[in-house]
Amino acid sequence: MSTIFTKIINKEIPAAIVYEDDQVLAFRDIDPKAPEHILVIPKKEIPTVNDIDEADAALVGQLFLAAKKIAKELGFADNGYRLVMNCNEDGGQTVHHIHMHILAGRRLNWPPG
Ligand code: DGP
Repeated sequence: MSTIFTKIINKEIPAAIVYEDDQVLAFRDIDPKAPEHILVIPKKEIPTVNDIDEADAALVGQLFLAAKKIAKELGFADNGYRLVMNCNEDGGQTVHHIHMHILAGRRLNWPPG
């Protein structure tokens, strides 16, 4: 089932897009948890990490490569950042279209609460 992220991909609703290629889109989170909070998503609809299959391996790799480029372009690669993917209820996933959170711009606590 499609989510709000499909509407963002299709430019039916606005988002602050920071990166786009043919397979991947990245935009600023609407409810930032850090000074820099960006979501990197595949344009393909995959509901959860549990739904990633072997054929998606390269696509999932593209999410990491996009995150690396964004970190460099936005200037926080050297200071550091965190990549997070939440899965289902206990993981805190609220939008069922896989997305990698990039959090940066402050010292992040570990472990997360
Ligand atoms: P998660 O809890 O891991 O499923 O994260 C979903 C994130 O998506 C959450 O941090 C808020 C963000 N989000 C939800 N709806 C929108 C939206 O319409 N626009 C943007 N930019 N972000 C959204």
